[in-house]
Amino acid sequence: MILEYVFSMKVNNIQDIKRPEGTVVFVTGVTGQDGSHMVDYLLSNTSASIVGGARRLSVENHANIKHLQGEPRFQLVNFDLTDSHSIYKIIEYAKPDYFINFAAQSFVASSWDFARQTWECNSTSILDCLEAIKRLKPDCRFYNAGSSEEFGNVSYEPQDENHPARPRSPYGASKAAARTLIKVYRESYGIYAVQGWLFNHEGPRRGEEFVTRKISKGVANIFDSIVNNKPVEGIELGNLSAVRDWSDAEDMMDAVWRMLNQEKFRTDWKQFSPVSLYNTDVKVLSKHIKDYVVGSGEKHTIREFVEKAFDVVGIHGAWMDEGKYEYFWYNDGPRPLPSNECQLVKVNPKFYRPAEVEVLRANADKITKELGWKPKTTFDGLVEKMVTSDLTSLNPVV
Ligand code: F7E
Repeated sequence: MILEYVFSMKVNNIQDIKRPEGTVVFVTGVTGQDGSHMVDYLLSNTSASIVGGARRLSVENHANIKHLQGEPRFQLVNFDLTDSHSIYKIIEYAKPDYFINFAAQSFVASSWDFARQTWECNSTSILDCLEAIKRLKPDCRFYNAGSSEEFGNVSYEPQDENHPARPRSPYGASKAAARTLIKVYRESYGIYAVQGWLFNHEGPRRGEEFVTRKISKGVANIFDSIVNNKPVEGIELGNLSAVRDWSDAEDMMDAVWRMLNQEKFRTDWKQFSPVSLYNTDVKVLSKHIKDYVVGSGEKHTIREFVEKAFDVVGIHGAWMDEGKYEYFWYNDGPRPLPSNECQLVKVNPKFYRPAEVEVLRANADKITKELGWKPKTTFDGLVEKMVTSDLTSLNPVV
């Protein structure tokens, strides 16, 4: 009871929001990985007030924002991106200067099962946001989370801003549509609307169904079982050969903020003067703002992620067999294991997708050169951070 009281945050209805003084940023999907990191970034790097939107659930899901309890610059509000009234009302009541959208149906694998819902949430809702901004607050800057999934069946590597949209999933198609809408509204109405093609980005706040978190949590559980003499339960995965460009989600938030404030960061901005943050002619501005690819530029297979994650806890193994029979066999670690517990990872074909994006690797040269963005965390650092965090959750320091 006491814990529930401590962790339960006050949630406002939209009509109860009082617009704070100064700059206001509205962030959707605020209980998710990206939304919660965006709030942390804004609190540390700006003086803005933040209104965070999250869908009302009968069982609260506030784990990623519990540290914001009592934060005077943060208000939590019930908000549903698929309800256009919510979008109009939040703009009317909070009058945000920035609208950062991280709410989405973001799990690619589910997009085949819930194709229409994916489309409505990821594409139709973006149209609603753009229309609401156009009508009610045309100087509100809008960011939508775009995705490298849009590149899909890639035609070259690494992928840059000129890569064509070749999506392989309803999710990828929905993000391609949203990105096109953003460009259309920017060019038609002079709205400062941008999106980033964000490649995969991960961390301890990642949902447990995504492959990196599934692995980090599984490895932490296996290590805990080995050292505490409990039976070891292996991890079941799908396509181990898929190649991804993984970054730290925290690094990505800096890229988003730079994209939303290009006149402050663009090294070539002077040629567009007199446009400035305080003298904003949105029609002029929108001609010059750009969408960017964001990623580390490194590629790794799912196998490599698995190996590195076990490495973090001092467990070593070897890959055996191939395809749907492939498995990762325990060689050494904290204690010898009985052979029926040695398959630490095995393939389960049920996790294969109807169509796969085989290789993604970002060419983020443009955002580095023009906006000065660079990732701080390495691949090894990211895996270590995730496994360590999952281990700490199993054995919290009291
Ligand atoms: O899969 C393979 C799977 O679900 C990565 C989202 O943030 O990034 C994310 O989408 C790869 C795929 O992420 C399992 O087949 C193997 O090739 O972690 P994921 P994603 O689909 O790349 C993009 C940029 C977004 O925009 C999305 O919103 O891992 N894989 N075995 C598996 N994937 C999962 N989930 N589970 C497995 O057991």
